[in-house]
Amino acid sequence: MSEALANLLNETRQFPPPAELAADANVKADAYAEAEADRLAFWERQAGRLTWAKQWDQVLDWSNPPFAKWFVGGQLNVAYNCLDRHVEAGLGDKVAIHWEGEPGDTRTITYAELHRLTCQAANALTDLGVTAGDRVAIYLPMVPEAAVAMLACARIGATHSVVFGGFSADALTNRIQDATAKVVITADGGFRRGKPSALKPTVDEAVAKCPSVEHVLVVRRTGEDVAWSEKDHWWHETVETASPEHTAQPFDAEHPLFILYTSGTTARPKGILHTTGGYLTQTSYTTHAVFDLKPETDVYWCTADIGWVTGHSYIVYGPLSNGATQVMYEGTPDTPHKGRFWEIVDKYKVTILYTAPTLIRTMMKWGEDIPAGYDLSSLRLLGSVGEPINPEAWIWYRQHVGRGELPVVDTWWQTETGAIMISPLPGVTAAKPGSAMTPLPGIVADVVDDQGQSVPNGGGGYLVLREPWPSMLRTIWGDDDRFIETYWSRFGAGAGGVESGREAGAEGSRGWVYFAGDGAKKDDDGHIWLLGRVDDVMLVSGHNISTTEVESALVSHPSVAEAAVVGATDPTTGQAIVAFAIPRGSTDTAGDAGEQLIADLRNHVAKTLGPIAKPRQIMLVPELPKTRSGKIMRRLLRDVAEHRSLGDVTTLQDSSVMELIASGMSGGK
Ligand code: 6R9
Repeated sequence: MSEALANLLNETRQFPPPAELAADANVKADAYAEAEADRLAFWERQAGRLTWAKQWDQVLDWSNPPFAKWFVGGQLNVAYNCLDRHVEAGLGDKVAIHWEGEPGDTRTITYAELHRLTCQAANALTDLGVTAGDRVAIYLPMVPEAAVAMLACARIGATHSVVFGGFSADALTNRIQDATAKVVITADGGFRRGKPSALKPTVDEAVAKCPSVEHVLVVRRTGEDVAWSEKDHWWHETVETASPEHTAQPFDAEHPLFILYTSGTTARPKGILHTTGGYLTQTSYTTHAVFDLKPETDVYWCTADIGWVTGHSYIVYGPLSNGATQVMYEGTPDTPHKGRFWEIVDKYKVTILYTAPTLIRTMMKWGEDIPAGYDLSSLRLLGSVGEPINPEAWIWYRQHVGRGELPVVDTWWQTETGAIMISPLPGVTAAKPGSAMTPLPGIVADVVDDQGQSVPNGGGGYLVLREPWPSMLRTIWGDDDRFIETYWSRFGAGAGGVESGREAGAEGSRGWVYFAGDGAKKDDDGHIWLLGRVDDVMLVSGHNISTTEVESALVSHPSVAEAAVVGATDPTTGQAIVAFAIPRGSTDTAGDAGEQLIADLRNHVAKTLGPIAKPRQIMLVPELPKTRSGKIMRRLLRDVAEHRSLGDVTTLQDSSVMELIASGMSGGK
């Protein structure tokens, strides 16, 4: 890793915050010093932004690492903090959700209505026998009921497990079984790509194999016929007829709030467990700090699906705990046309937009004429999450969506971290395109070498977190050993095994280091650049080369919108670089023009990064395999590059993509 190429570090553009935003920012530069002076007191102040039924006795109990307890002895109700307290403050008529269905139907839901629906759902779940600590699986499209279902679970202390609406019956079955869920909340279907897409048949198939499930609640969305069994209840006959009176009961700060299975780009999915007080503290604070959210005036839109952690933290818990007005959209960005996102920004006068690099690169592919056709002048802040954002995509986003003026916050975090960890602060940081910049106040991150030693500025290695943080995962559901093994055994006190860690823990339990699984670099100013998953790093003739850097070099060519790079076994170099590139909209790729472009791209990479990084082979492809949260599944591309049959494709967004790519490969260069 330390030998990784220095390309990204040559990126010297830097964009200070707009003066007006800086002057009026929710969080200013002093937050860093404050947090550094006393980290726990800092988080204690952020916890104070919430309403607690009982004050905590201790901010952090780290006496049994890596099992943390935050705000020990404190009690609160998450739904109360997201709903009741706003209604009690007289904000009941304020819009919580502007919902836009894919076919163009809309719903406007105020805080008072969201509160009423949540109370009804809480009563209905209680009537179905759900009590605090029970698990409820949620398998819904992007409809307001998804947020209501999550909040209703939180309200009664049930632990939700949201499963992506696109996952197969097998994936759903495994997740229901792992959590032994008692109830499943689903819908007849949702609208995707202009037509109804059924969900209920998948649930029926899964529930048949899951004896733990006693009831299934079904939201009617598409109106299509569904099979019915005695376990099934219509949402509109159960929830919407229930009493709207419900008093939220406080739960312990460490009460389990939800389980979320990681996207599973590689191994067996892990049920990441999050708890109540610390999680809400950090999601709420980061929404306030990183998006500079002003609940009175902003219209916020996070384009994520609720089945991804981004939907949990930055559609439901972060924005609602801050009393935000937000947009929620059901469908795909190109239905019925490629300007749909910009039409929505224009229609609702969205001020803060939070989306993923994959989306930005897709928009690059479609061309800047599309956003140019809409009035985007309401926007004041742009965010990115999910993958490293290539400098060219960052610049394109700022230029063509942000009028060349708006701050872009590139936010690094994970399902496991629960909330944003490394990101610019929009009123403080002079951001560099492609860098997540600095750990947020109260977060201690570092880049270390193989031995776990901090690398100097200019060096590369592994991203680690050195101190516990409030929204950290508490364990992997039902598997404490795997939790320790996966995240805490590579560096620090846990590296010698759990027992030696426990002994080291005797003198103050310091030295436990969380390994995030990502490669990273510190530039000469100490700013952090993410380089992708370490599992994806390529070893070419003894040199470590990060996929992110070669991909960024390809995307910096004017004809390339998006690229994915993998290391394929090679008899001479150990691994050789195989690249898959999506040309920009207007590029001619037929016949000789395509051959010429491939030759140009190989030379372009060699010139940008050095000859060692020249791809052995470049494929021009129409699409790339991605998870539903937009992450490129390089594992599948490696299978193609090495002419293997495809591995597990259950988390793939669109399986036809792989056929397209594989058929091109057999005939391609
Ligand atoms: C929130 C989320 C986590 C992994 C993470 C990293 C990648 C996310 C990123 C980023 C570079 C960013 N990742 N944000 N890489 N820059 N701003 O995505 O959670 O689905 O669990 O994925 O995503 O590799 O380790 P999750």
